[in-house]
Amino acid sequence: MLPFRSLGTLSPSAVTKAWKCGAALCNGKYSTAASATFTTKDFDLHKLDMGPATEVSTTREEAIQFYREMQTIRRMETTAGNMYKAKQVRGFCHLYSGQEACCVGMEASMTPEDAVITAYRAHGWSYIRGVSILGVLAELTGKKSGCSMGKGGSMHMYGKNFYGGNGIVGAQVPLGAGIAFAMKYRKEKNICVTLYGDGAANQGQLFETFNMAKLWNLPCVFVCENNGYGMGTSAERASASIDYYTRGDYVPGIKCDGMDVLAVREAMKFCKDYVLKNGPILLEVATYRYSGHSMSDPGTSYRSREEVKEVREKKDPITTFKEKLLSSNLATADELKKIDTEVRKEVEAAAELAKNDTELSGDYLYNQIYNQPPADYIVRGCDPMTTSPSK
Ligand SMILES: Cc1ncc(C[n+]2csc(CCOP(=O)(O)OP(=O)(O)O)c2C)c(N)n1
Ligand SMILES: [Mg+2]
Repeated sequence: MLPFRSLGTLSPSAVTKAWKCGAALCNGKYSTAASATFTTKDFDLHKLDMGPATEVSTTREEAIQFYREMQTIRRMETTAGNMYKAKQVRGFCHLYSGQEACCVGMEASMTPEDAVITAYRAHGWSYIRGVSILGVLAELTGKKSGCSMGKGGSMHMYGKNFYGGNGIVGAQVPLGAGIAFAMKYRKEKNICVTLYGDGAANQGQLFETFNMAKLWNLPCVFVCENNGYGMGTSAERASASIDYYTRGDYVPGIKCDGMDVLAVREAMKFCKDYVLKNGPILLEVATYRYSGHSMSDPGTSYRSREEVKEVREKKDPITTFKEKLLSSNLATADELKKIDTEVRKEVEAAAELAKNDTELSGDYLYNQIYNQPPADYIVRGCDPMTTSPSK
């Protein structure tokens, strides 16, 4: 198995095609609808006369794909957490459970040529950008099949047009504007989705970046994944204004329900169109993380168990979407159960491989430091006595 998966069964153009041929998708075996329309919560707008549509449609095929992707990420994260507790994963491990609708919804309105850069909560994004489940789990176990060959771990996963996985809070934001700058310079009609958390939202470098991005009208969507907490500090305790979508001042902004995959898809569709014509926009996705900040944080000292329970019960992105699929007849309970079983087996198989895979040989750890090192380049180890030629 390769660390990269084929990009799902549906490319965005296939989704468009599927949408157009509507009824043909309806599998006669199940009494399901070919498409359905839902109403999202209102979007909050900053410096915009018009926002994304609140009437959102989806096809059966697209909806099932979203369900499968969100379930895969949830299962993968639960497995990663268990592997950490069993000491099969060492180092850092930041789980994305609860936030699945964010990456799945945004990716649906992007093409593989658009770029993404995020912070360290990167497993879900790695997967949705094309890294296989094994590519993620073997990276966590430090094995060869990991997407960074086990050299990166939880915070340093990369893929095609996916610039990681960055551990320094906020540092990826100027880099994202740089990627957008390159796209504009090369006259490519693509965008860079630059993500950060509520905990990074008050940093000076963000405001410097907003200034340059607006000055040069870069095709950058700045996304604040607001999960309510930066480590153990709530957004309210850390921020004089928690209206993150307004914090770009002269950069327009939108706030959307980050627990609703269709609302996120619609918001990103609007943002992509907007930035290609007008320059940067800020999108705040209101979401929640179920786990603690990382595996060393039980996540219960700064918020109550009741709070987490209430979000799980009332707002869970997968459960609420499942209810939509069933009530609109887009899928049957049996079909979704079958997907759950398939996903469980797929993740279990990848976890087994990730545990038993080989590690990189010691001398290989000295490679890939520079892109094209000189032939006689000697790499120093942890102490000045240990060296190895770079291959
Ligand atoms: C520059 C810097 N300062 C502090 C830290 C320690 N740190 C790691 S994560 C974090 C909180 C970030 O919270 P947020 O941006 O909301 O992301 P979330 O964990 O909620 O996804 C902090 C302070 C760091 N990694 N880098
Ligand atoms: Mg946060």
